[in-house]
Amino acid sequence: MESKITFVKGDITLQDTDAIVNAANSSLLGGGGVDGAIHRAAGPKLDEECRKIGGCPTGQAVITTGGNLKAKYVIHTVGPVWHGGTLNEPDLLASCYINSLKLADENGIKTIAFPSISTGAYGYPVEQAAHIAVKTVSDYLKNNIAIEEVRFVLFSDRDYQVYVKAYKELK
Ligand code: AR6
Repeated sequence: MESKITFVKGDITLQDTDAIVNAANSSLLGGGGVDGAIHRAAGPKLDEECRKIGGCPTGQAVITTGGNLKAKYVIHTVGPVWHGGTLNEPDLLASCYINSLKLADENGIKTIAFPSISTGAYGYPVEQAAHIAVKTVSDYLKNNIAIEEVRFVLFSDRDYQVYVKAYKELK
């Protein structure tokens, strides 16, 4: 198993990775949760770039600069809203991670931080989301030598524990 995946408890806006990932909504115009925190910390340049892009479908990802953040880039991805698991939520969530990592690759990004996509306002059960997140990233990195670190940044102790456990269960 590769050693490229790391876990920290903390605030994603403070990470020093080349890119941080935003759990956005399809308007890209900002919102609450991690999206609100990233837009506030990055400043108005982020709003402007997102407005120009115009939107993003669920499961897809787009890239902007990082504005005032330490990270040079923000990758915005739109997770699925949880409807009970029968509306393709697992595949859409996996697509968020895959498409974000593809964009990272295309932009020469070596280190990237992810939040727990969809498990806040969008209601995805965190144990299920964590399993998909770590499995999808781990599988992607098996065929990738360019990305040096994928860091999961979890906002609560509980989420941190759930993600670390999901990763251990992969091995
Ligand atoms: N750093 C890291 N994680 C955070 C931070 C932070 N600063 N702030 C919150 N989290 P959510 P979603 C965690 O609701 O479920 C927005 O309004 C949070 O505790 O931010 O994908 C968007 O505009 C949770 O574990 O994202 C969309 O409308 C995780 O980030 C909608 O919410 C995700 O929670 C997206 O919902």
